[in-house]
Amino acid sequence: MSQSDPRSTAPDAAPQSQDVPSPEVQPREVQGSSKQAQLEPQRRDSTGQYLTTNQGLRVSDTDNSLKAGARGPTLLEDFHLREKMMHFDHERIPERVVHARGSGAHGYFQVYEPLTELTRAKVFQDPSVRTPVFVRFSTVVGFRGSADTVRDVRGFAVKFYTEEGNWDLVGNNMPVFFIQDAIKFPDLVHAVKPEQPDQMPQASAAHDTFWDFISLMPESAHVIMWVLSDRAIPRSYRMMEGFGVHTFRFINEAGKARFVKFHWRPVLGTASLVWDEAQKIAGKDPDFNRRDLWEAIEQGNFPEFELGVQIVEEEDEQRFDFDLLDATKLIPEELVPVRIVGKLTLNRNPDNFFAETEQVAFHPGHVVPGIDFTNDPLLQGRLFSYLDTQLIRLGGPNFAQLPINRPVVPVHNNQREGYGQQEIHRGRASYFPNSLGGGFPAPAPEAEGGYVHHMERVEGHKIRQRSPSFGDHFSQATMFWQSLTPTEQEHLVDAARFELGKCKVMAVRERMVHEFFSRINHDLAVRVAEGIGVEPPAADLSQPVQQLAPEVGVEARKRTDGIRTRKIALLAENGVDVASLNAIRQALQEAGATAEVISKFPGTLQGVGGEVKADKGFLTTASVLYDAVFVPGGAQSAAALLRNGDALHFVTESYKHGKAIGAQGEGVELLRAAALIGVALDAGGLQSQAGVVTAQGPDTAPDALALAFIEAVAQHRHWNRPDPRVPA
Ligand code: HDD
Repeated sequence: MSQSDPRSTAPDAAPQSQDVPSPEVQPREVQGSSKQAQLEPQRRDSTGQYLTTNQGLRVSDTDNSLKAGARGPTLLEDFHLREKMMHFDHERIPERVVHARGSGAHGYFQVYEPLTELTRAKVFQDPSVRTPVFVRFSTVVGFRGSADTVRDVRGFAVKFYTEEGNWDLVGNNMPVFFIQDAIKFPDLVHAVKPEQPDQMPQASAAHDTFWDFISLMPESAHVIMWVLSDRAIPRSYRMMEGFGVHTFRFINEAGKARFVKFHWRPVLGTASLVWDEAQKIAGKDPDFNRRDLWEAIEQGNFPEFELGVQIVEEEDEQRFDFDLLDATKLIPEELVPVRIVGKLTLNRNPDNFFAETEQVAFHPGHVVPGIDFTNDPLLQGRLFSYLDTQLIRLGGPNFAQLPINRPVVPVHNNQREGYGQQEIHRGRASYFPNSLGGGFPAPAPEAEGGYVHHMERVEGHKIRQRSPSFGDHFSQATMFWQSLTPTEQEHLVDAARFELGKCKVMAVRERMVHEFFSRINHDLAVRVAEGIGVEPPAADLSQPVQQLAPEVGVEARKRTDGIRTRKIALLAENGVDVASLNAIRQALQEAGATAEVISKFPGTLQGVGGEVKADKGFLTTASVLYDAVFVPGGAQSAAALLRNGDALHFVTESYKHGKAIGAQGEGVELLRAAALIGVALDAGGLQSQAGVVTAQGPDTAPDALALAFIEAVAQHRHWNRPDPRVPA
């Protein structure tokens, strides 16, 4: 079938299994997706090929320019030199004005059951169809080369290549936004980006202009709570939620409209870093989240997210004490439960970052029949911005023809020419109506998939005004605070102290405490004030709320029923007890985790009972890059670790960051030396206290130790450590 034959675009047949990639599937193989088939002819592999110019001429020498004599001047006629330089000189394109730093992956989406009663969108009709997708995760503020683990919102943009054209769900990992009207977006971004005079700080909101702006923008109160929470430092893109943020519309075949909010739920549950760790990772491995996503896919641990929808009937539009069109509000799940409707699986890394991840162009205005907008003024403004921005970024109006952006269905219209035009349009008529082209391409009736906008009735005066229904800025910020666990609240207070502590202008700090936090919660305002040298507020300006939403915390959505894809460090030196090391490694791997042996230097260790390969040396890695640490037995190994400050630091820092720590036999000595204050490290059998699991005596079965350690790792972090005075 040819590309222009609509039948060739039918998505792929039923999957083998929804949950587990079938073992015979190689990580780089994608099961016949129509998008992959479309991309295939664009892929270039130069293996075994001769070097050529862009004209296809074979090049005999690419190391020496053409000169008049070996020491003479270079000649203008060296076309190979000029072409090579010309291309290199123009390799860079402008980065995205926001969300510049990102990572992408291919995959597919499958609906669990037909959603016919809700929407006519074909992507939601047939559970046997895999709709190809490309997803890009991102931070917002930092430049293209900035660190992954900064405190920031994360972008979660999904392009569905559906059989009705592309649908883009361009969301974030937080369900609410900073502003209510798109006209404030340039102000917000100017305030948060590095400051004008000195371009500092990089990829951080912790500076005067941002908090000056926020302190004067009460509508940002709710999202600021999210940004200061652990939601802003996800452990992995695979362990964060995503949200469409706006209220959209679903329209079914009968034309009935309903409001809908979109949610992505990671199958692994949510998990976050701690702030000290996030900052250290930014130096140790600035590509931490990118690497994690890449490696997971390469290893066949395909990231999965379930799609959920919250549906509100049109007649219930006014049912809430907030406005559904206000993007600074979420619908608490107690009021409208999330219905899980399908799953996204990411199963292929891009072949070329620039061609795919950099050139992909998302746009909330890319919709398909069955999905429509609402009058949310933030969404309405976005509908202009995303097309406009691609003109400068991708250099002209033909960016939809780039391979990654092309729909899997044919494109026919009368748009012509422009920079980088790839199509060779045939025929004389490039206008409509026409008779010379037989009247084609012809508008499609609705029954043939022609998009018809929902016929919402609208009336009003032209007016620059915010609806009074958008006026309550603090209730949901208070709800957020009241819904967190005490540990999460503590993290939030610390984050506020950090961010505002970096502000030099005292008036900004004071305004944040007295005008902002004190309207959210008095205790919060007092605690923040204490940490930033501001007089605590006397008056309590906050209004407690009844409605809670426990789902807002990271802890509420974490999964503790396994340790799949977690990364565990095993510290060992020569003389390690190989049986002890292998037993724990095998148990961890069987539970789906990755275990790496870390030593002073990488290479072969001579253990008791055999040899062991050390995967990494302390120089090239650090505790912050692992989810947990284990020290196997072996007297000589333990003694060597004890003499190594890096090893001591490793376990101490893991303790400080709440991670599970395990040790066996002589390995416990390292924990003892690291002075894990308050944890009793008695000699004897199996002990597990506050995520520290030890077995010193000979009588502990390896299985029992491994089980107890895995159970501790599964909890993610242990906030109940008796005394946090551990230096690290
Ligand atoms: Fe935006 C990029 C998400 C409000 C203007 N936005 C961008 C990306 C994401 C979001 C995930 C990166 C897409 C990618 O990976 O290429 N933006 C959001 C969300 C918002 C939001 C969830 C609020 C609900 N954005 C927003 C507003 C405006 C923009 C109000 C302007 C009026 N956003 C842009 C942009 C970007 C962008 C300037 C930069 C690069 C791009 O679009 O393609 O047009």
